[in-house]
Order: sequence, then C-alpha cells, then structure tokens
Amino acid sequence: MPLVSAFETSFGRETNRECVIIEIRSEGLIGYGECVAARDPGYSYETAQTSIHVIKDFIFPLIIGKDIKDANDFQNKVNGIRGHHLAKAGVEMAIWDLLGKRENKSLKDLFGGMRDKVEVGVSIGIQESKEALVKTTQDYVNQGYARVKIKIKPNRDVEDAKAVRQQFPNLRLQVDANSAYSMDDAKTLQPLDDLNLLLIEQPLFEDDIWDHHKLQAQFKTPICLDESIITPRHARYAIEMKACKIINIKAGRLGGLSQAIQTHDICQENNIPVWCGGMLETGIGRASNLALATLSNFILPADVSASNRYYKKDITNESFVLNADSTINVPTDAGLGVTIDNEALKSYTLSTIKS
Ligand code: OSB
Ligand code: MG
Repeated sequence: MPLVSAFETSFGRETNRECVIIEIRSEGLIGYGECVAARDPGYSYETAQTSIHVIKDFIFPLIIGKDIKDANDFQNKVNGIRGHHLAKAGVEMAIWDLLGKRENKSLKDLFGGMRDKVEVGVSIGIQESKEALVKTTQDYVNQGYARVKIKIKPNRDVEDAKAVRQQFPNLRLQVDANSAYSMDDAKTLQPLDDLNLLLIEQPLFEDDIWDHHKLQAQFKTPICLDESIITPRHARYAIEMKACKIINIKAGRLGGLSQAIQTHDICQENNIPVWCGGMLETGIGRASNLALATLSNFILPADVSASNRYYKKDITNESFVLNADSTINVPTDAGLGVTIDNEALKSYTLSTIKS
C-alpha cells in the first residue's frame, strides 16, 4: 500500500507498506487481524514474509479446527513457538474480532476501556532538512495534531529538535531514535534535555535495558522504551532497573493484545504511564490500537493518526478522522468495529494463502 508520504526512520525509509492481513472464519463469523511486520527487518527481525511462514506453517496448524476459548487460550496453544510476536499478535487480533462479534461487544468493551475517544499525535519521519521538518510539523499542527513526535538519528537530532521547538514553544513534542545510539554517542543527545520534551524514545540498542538505566540517570527528560519491551516481564525488568519512566505499548511487539493489556496493568501498578505506539497500520490495526488505548493507564497521546496521514485509500470502509480536540473516536461496533472494503483489499493483494 503506497504511503501518502515516505516514512524515514534511523533504520530505513518506507514508501510502500507490505501488510499481512489475517482472516479467520469460525461459527459463521469472520474475524480480521493485521500483522504489523514490514517488508524489511528494520524495526523488528520479523518481516511480512517470515510472518506468513510462521502463521501458515506453525500457528495455524495449532488452532485450525480447535476450540479456542479466548486470547489466553490462544497464547497457551502457541506458547511453544519462540519469538515471532508480530505474527502471533496478528492472529490474536483476528481472534479478538471474532470474540467481539460473537458477544456483540466492541473490543473497547471487552477490554473494559474507559473512553470513547483517544488523544492522538503524529509521528513525523526524518525530513530532507530541518527547514522541511519545521514545515511538515506546521502542516500537521494546522491539521489539529496537538502532539508531535519526530524521528531522530545521529547528526539529525539536536538541531532538528531545536528547530521545531523554536518554532513551536508550547507544542507537546517528543523524539524517537529507534535504537540508533550507543552509550558513547548518546552523550551528543544531552542538549535534548533542555528542550522540554515529553520523552526520548528508545535511544539505545533494541535488546538493551541496562544501559538505558544508566542513560536515564543522566537525563531529567523521561526515557521511553519501545523496541526493548517485548513481553510483560521486560516491562517489569525495565521498571525495576529504572531504565525508563514511560513505556510505549504495541500489541504487535508484545505478541498480542492480551500481552499488551498485561503490560499496561504492570505499568499501572508501578505508576509508569504508557501510550499506544503505531506501526503505520491499515484501518484494521488502527481500530485495534484505538480500542487498546481506551484503558486507563494510556495517559500520553497515541501514535495513531487519521487514516489520511497514511493511505489515500485504506482497506476498511471506515476511515478515522481527527477531531478538533486532537482525538480520534473509538469504534463502537462489535469486534474491531470496522468492515473490509473488499475491492480495495483485492486491488492491493499480492498473494493469498489459504489454510
Ligand atoms: O518506532 O514507533 C516506532 C512506525 C514503524 C516502525 C516503528 C515506529 C513507527 C512509528 C509510526 O513511529 C507511528 C504511526 O503508526 O503513526
Ligand atoms: Mg518507536
């Protein structure tokens, strides 16, 4: 699916998104899920192709024709498959959609969510120049986004952030390094500490927690972990090690919505605020993110922007729009609460695999 604008991070540049959509049929109902793996192993070691392999050859054989009570039952069945959280989460999403449709309840209600709209922000990729970044930021601020995240990488960090801060003194602003720094070059980030940022997301290695602890001790700005938190246990480790003050929750990275909810709860018990991350999802994954972000400890704005920030034509009939108060409404229909635009889906489809 062609992105409306290319999305550049410290690990690469995406202009088209390869999406894996999962459809599960059960009891006369159809459930949809989205696996958020990308074409390339940049954010995660998983790719669209590895997720197809793992889902088809390992996950589906464990669940097809079996009675699955709920998401926990699903997690128990796939417990023997190590890693591959993005693949598992895509399938779990489809199961939640089915559960909601069977109970005639929205995911928000199944989760016990407490809001009907979610405060959101926009994630801006690395731009050609800091001038271009300021202009892009202005465009999104004009559209009504009240919180902006900018992607940074070495040599495109402090000056970029300063330029945006100078132009927008009161904007809620945060940065995301996607693991681009080592402890040595993280010293160059110190001036970020004076820019009144909401948080600095994942500066160090994707599998690190301990060095983030050391870095957090040197910053008054909260460090937020994304890539490093791959299970609820990792959230506990990070909290016990004081490696961060905020956690970004993505159901994909954590292996499913059930695991995302557990992580949310652990953070809440420890007074660590969370927010919902995004993976440039289609309308399917976006609906899932919005439902998740209705839980009470999702305190900071979500990386869930309006549909038109990502795709000209999405694969759901519903599109998500930004309200004047920088929120997006949470779907209320059963399950994910979205329907598939089959024509759009067909037009984008590269291959279909049936099990
Ligand atoms: O690190 O949060 C990230 C997109 C792809 C991979 C990693 C990340 C992101 C985003 C996009 O920041 C957020 C969005 O979906 O709007
Ligand atoms: Mg991130």
